[in-house]
Amino acid sequence: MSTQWWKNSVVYQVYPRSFQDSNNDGIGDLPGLTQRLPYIKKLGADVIWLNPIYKSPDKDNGYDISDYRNIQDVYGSMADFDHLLASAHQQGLKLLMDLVVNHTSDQHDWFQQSRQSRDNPYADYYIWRDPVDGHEPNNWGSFFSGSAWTFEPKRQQYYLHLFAPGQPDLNWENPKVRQEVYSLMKFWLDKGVDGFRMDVINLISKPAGLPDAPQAPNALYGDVQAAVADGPKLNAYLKEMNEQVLSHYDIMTVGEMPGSTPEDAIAYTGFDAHELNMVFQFEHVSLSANPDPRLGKWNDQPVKLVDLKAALSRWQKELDGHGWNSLYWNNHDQPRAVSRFGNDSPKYRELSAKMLGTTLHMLQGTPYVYEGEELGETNVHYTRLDQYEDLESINAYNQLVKQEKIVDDPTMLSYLANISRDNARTPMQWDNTTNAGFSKAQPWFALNPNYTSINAAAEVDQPDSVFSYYQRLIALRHDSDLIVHGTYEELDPNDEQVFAYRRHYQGQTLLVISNFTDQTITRDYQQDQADHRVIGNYADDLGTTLRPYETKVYLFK
Ligand code: TEU
Ligand code: CA
Repeated sequence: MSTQWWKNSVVYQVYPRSFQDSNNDGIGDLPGLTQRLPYIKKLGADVIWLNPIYKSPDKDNGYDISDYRNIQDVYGSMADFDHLLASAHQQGLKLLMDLVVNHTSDQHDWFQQSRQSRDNPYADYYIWRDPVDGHEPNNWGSFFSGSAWTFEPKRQQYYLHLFAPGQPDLNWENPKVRQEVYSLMKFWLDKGVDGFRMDVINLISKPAGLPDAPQAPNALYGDVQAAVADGPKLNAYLKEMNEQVLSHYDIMTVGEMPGSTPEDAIAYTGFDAHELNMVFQFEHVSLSANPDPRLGKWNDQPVKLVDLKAALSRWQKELDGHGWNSLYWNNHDQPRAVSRFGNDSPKYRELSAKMLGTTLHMLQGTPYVYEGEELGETNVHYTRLDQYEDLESINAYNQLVKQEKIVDDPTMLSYLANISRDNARTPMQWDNTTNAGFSKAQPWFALNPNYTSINAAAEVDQPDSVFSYYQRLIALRHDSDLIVHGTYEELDPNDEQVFAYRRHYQGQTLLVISNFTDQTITRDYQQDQADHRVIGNYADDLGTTLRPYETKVYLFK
């Protein structure tokens, strides 16, 4: 029986191409990551989640895999991977791989053969459909703009791709496909990998008959997430995966589940479900969705604190005792939290970064720290389309501005600057030397110019830095059953300035108070009766006074 070590763990997410270049080709790589393991260890993280490093044409930065059992050349060799894994284990760090099996690359051998004809051994490894009245089989739109269907003349059929045309969806109805996936999972687990983050795993079971999706008025396509998320056979597939693979290893699994509800998540992560350990839910990072559904996530309006509190509290309360939460503000698909939920001005950036870190890390669940978050890194505040490299952003601009003409250039550029995934993909800011110490060559993607002032060298071993504050947050969790296992009590859900909650465990209580504004205000939660202040982002404590972006945690014994 495996210990539930993942409940006490903190995960550090590494986007390998942007973390550390070791051979001066401008691209991060595995030897570079190996060199930086002591930094991750020093932060206090227990686990590394590594974004995809498999062979790929890189149309979606590695989320289009052409060979699951070999390393992408630019990242290094399999020997480099083996050395990374051994070094991580030697330093007490576990390593999660990114399992992308909703789809492969169109360059994968399986697809290259599948597309040739309707009767080859791989013909049914993907989702092929005949044209309907000479058109696509249904109204599904891709997450990356355009239709979710592309026509293959050799078969006179369309194939489904929820993402780019270079990312054909696997047919999970086909038992051969499922066995291929289980086999490649065992390949990595038998090497000693400590688990998987599973890419859009709640999209793998498509609804019978592939019916049309809900379509907003005047929208070009139907909402594919509404049609596909949490499909009819998902639990059966996850139970089979657990029974045939996961349950044979002492590992950790986290499923990326865009669109899932707490009820769905309990079915996937329930302690007796024997499926996954936890999920990445999207409710709190989807609050900035545009009122015009045709614009999806693209918006530049601030998130209302009351809505943010409601989303996080719902997941805390509904999974408590039934399942397990992941806790995140950032990842490679989200803008930088201090810009989105805090205040990235020079005056308030560090205070609000510490406040956001406290608010998240004192919740119940496994916290994830995305590279640079521990430094208080910010969005880039892009101003031109040619500054972007992410296909999701560029495709969205072209469809919404150029094709549909439903938003103008300046507005869309404002939306992109606020929400684009590229904000999170700039090279890691190690120091203030050329290229931030990331590479001696021109980096594959432009650095955030503020690396000269926001970088690890300026923060590590500096007691007042965001990095040192994150070290303390992580150390607190490692030493506290109350933080790990305590129940959650929301306070004042309608308070538009303060996020406050309590955690209770075996007669002790933690009180967490965070001021999300640049105002000095007062709030009385009987903190004067506390045993002591556990952590705070101001040197002193003024009791019921909350200064701009002040956060503080009290222990009641
Ligand atoms: O992301 C899936 C996904 O949900 C994102 O595309 C998200 O919907 C969008 O960015 C809005 O936040 C996973 C990977 O994390 C992402 O990097 C890949 O591009 C995508 O799947 C396809 O594999
Ligand atoms: Ca390199």
